[in-house]
Amino acid sequence: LVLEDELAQGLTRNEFELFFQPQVEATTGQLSGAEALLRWRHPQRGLLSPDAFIFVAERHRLMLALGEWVMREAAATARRWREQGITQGHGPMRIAINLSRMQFNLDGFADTVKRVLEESGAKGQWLELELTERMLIEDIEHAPATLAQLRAMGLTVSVDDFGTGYTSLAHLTELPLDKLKIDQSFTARLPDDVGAQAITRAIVQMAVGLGLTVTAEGVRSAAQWQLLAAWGCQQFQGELVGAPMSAGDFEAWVRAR
Ligand code: G
Ligand code: G
Ligand code: MN
Ligand code: NA
Repeated sequence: LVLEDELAQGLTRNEFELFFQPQVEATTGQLSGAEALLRWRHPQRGLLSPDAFIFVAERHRLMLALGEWVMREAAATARRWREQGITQGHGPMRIAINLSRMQFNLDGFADTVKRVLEESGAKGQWLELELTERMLIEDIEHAPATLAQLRAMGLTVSVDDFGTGYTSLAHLTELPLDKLKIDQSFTARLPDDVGAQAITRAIVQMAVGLGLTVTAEGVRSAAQWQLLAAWGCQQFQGELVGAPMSAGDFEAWVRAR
């Protein structure tokens, strides 16, 4: 079987799963959400990371079905956690999902989100959407209206891997966004690398100036945390906080805190 057929079969056989990585507030250490990271429990090859199959899914438009599955699963999980009392600082857990280019750039994406929310009995406030700079730029004519629709439904909109793409600063001020996620390649070079310091610090200052929340990804050491917090970074995600975990492990992790 070629990979595209295996993917389609994997979807019908329910072999996909979401892992969750916690995010916390810099000042209080309180949980501020979780990022959903897709995994494939392949019957022969074991647990696969998206890097091993997303590109094939994108090529064959399977990504639309897979992406919708991710959204449904995240919505259902947020709803279940709310019922089980698995919460974040100020209420229900917000789950961030990664979108693929194909999903966001398709006409009617906001309608799809609306339908998934209705069918799942979930609120927009329980979901966050992570987009890359590239996705925003490729669809810059429609992106502002689509983002506005999504935010009107209560969803949080984030730019993932920020600093690695080509968003012009002018675009940043025109797009209705909530959050920037500093790419882990910058965090990884902290605290010592002077270039990474300059870039990261500038991103945090700009984001704060624009009224956006900044999340640093890939935080692995206390030294990285302290430096980023001193610059005004509000949220942290990374191995220092917690690795990506299965839903069951994430629930146990939250309860043990
Ligand atoms: O945990 P990590 O190996 O999960 O993720 C690898 C890459 O796959 C990252 O760039 C991440 O953003 C992406 N990714 C993780 N989950 C999803 C998903 O559900 N959909 C899409 N499109 N990308 C994802
Ligand atoms: O592209 P995106 O930012 O969505 O990718 C998230 C990826 O980063 C996932 O593969 C996740 O497993 C990985 N990740 C999360 N925290 C850390 C970390 O502290 N260090 C490293 N190296 N990777 C991390
Ligand atoms: Mn992400
Ligand atoms: Na990222």
